[in-house]
Amino acid sequence: MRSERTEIKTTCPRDCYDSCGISVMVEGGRIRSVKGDPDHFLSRGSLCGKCSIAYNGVWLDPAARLNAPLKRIGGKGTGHFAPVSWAEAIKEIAARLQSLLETHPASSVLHTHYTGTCSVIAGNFPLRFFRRLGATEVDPDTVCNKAGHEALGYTLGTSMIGFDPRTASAAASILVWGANPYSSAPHIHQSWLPEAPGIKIVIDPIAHPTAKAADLFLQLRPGTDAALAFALIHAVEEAGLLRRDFLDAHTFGWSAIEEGVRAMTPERGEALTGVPASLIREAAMVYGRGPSLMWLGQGMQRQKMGGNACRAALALVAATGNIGRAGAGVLYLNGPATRGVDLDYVTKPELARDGLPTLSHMDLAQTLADPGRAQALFCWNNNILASSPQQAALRRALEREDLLHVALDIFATDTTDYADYVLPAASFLEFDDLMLPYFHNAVSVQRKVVDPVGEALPNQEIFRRLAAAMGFKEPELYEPDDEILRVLLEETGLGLDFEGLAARGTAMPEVPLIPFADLVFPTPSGRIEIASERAREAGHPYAPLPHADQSAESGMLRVLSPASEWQLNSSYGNDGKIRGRLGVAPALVNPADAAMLALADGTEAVLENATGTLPVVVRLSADVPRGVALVHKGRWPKFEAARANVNVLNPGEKADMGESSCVHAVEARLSARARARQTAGDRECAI
Ligand SMILES: Nc1nc2c(c(=O)[nH]1)N[C@H]1C(S)=C(S)[C@@H](COP(=O)(O)OP(=O)(O)OC[C@H]3O[C@@H](n4cnc5c(=O)[nH]c(N)nc54)[C@H](O)[C@@H]3O)O[C@H]1N2
Ligand SMILES: Nc1nc2c(c(=O)[nH]1)N[C@H]1C(S)=C(S)[C@@H](COP(=O)(O)OP(=O)(O)OC[C@H]3O[C@@H](n4cnc5c(=O)[nH]c(N)nc54)[C@H](O)[C@@H]3O)O[C@H]1N2
Ligand code: SF4
Ligand SMILES: [Mo]
Repeated sequence: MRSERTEIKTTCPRDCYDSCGISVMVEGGRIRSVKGDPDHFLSRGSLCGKCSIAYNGVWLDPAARLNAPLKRIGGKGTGHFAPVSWAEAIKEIAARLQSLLETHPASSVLHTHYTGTCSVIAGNFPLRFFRRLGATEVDPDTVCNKAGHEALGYTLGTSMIGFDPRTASAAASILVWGANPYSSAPHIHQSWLPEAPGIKIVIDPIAHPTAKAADLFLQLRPGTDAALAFALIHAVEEAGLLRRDFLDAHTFGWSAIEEGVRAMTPERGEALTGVPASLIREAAMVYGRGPSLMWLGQGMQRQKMGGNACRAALALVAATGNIGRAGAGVLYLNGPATRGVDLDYVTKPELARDGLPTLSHMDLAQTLADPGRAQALFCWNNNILASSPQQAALRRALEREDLLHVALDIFATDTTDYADYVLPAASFLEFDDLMLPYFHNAVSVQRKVVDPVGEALPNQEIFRRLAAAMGFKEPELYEPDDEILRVLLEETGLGLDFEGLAARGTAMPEVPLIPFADLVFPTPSGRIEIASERAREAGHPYAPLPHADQSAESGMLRVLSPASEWQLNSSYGNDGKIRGRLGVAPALVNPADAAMLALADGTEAVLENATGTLPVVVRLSADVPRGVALVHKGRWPKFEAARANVNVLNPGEKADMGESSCVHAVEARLSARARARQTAGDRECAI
């Protein structure tokens, strides 16, 4: 007898702009295939390459998954564990927590979390436990996009309300600034951008495929965005496109940058940024005429003056009045509130009794090394030994025998190898949840397709059990998933219950949103604040500066480490096929730089700075500008010969705002490895 085949709609919960609809084929209680949902407006039947491989590869391989709670029996980092029951693991962890709380403040319990899964409950409910406990949250955004959040907050009053992508049909131009949709938003690259009728402009140091497909590509030197923004505004004014009426009525502080704009001729802009003055003028005309959309990616704010760069880019929006109507606007992220959802309902900040202590990822390694500040660490949804800065120092800190370390993951990562207790998490295919994408204003279903592998449990259930073992009484700590889903769906106002949404996969309000249509902004003045008293009070310049980073110190290359096409942060780094695609860690450099350094394609080399050393294979690419080495993020250190990835070079310096990462400002020297085998050749490498 043939067992019945069923097709179930669900959603990819990775931290990806696309949030693809998925169609899972199930037969006899087993998953046969995980594919794109043909009915989904963006995935249209196909997932990206990495998810097609990994969701049908390592994610379906029970042998690769963590499937029982584990307790450490070997030295930290050796990965030697013995299985224990859930009851035992939870009881022992609670007992150790309670005993350390007798002598230490609750804030000495740290927890890190981020993009492992972005579904609403699994990604947020555990915060209820940590808030009740009084633990220190390692602020996830500090390793990703906090500088941008702060800059948009000062200028627009929020970073979480962007244009509705459906309004692209009304845009005369779309400016993609510091994003690489080809890798980080593949379906947006494939369909949303090409199908939009407007002129495409890309501003990026790397000639990635989205840049190459654009009508205008401004290839600037890294960290020079603010100077470019000022030059663009200068050219807008020169072309008679400056919207004085808009500036007078809806903005605050134009006069604070007026002089800087006047001084930043496109010629001066060219000298500082490397972008030809003629191209600056052309882009200014196109963007200035509008209506224009500006997509602010996360790349530009991962520079030392990244917050300043975002404020300067927003001054261009203000100077051209490109906001508040169909086809005009800015998008950094669309937060849950654009779907009517109040995330505080899920995370319950009010459970905290003594404030909400936080820490920057930039300070994580030092803090963990200090028993006075860190007694315990919980890592969930986060592979810090691959993703956070100061990798070598972090590894040493995790060796601390006296640090209670609990890690939740679905795989045995570099980070879980150091834990005292490893708790197996259920994957997105194994429990119901919701996704609220951060590009499109959709509400999408996450559906339980099969039972969890082994004894794995969803994050939220693990923290319910821990709360009970700690003797916590607050009912919010035990609220069941179906009740949370009911409340969240009600908040969306879509009129769908969970089954209704499950049948569709994804739903959106019919009418696209036009944010700030009344041209009132949630800033203190109600206007776009080009200059900001709040920024000044926080120790920042009153208004954005026409800043441009100097080129890297002589002999050093600027190491950019953005998203890889084959990984999602560190996820999929353990899939055999993906590892095949990734090959031996490459550093892509411009052929002229390689020639100067006497390095050929295929040379085994090292990138080196005061923080660390990373073995790489040199690959030549004309898509990478001079002075830059492109080394993608996310490889698993434990599969690398030197047990390190690009974050071994990252000193964890803070950007100008938000105690945030400036990972694209790392510099390192590239040289041939001693006794290197040179497999010379002039092959060009694609991005
Ligand atoms: N050099 C460099 N470093 C970077 C960046 C960069 O640009 N350059 N980018 C930074 C950015 S933007 C980010 S957001 C961070 C992201 O850093 P991470 O949060 O570490 O990213 P991921 O690899 O997506 O996910 C972490 C872990 O979550 C696990 N996971 C998946 N599903 C679940 C689940 O349901 N439950 C649990 N408990 N775990 C699960 C995965 O197996 C993975 O090990 O990295 C940062 N690091
Ligand atoms: N395939 C894949 N997709 C992903 C991820 C992944 O790891 N893999 N990560 C996800 C996550 S967590 C995030 S936060 C997003 C991030 O996705 P994006 O917003 O695309 O950000 P990045 O990947 O950091 O880099 C984007 C671009 O910024 C450019 N850049 C670097 N420095 C500068 C600069 O000084 N100025 C300008 N203008 N550009 C600069 C880089 O060259 C790169 O092309 O992607 C998500 N999507
Ligand atoms: S990672 Fe992004 S592109 Fe790939 S399937 Fe998931 S949502 Fe789609
Ligand atoms: Mo991120």
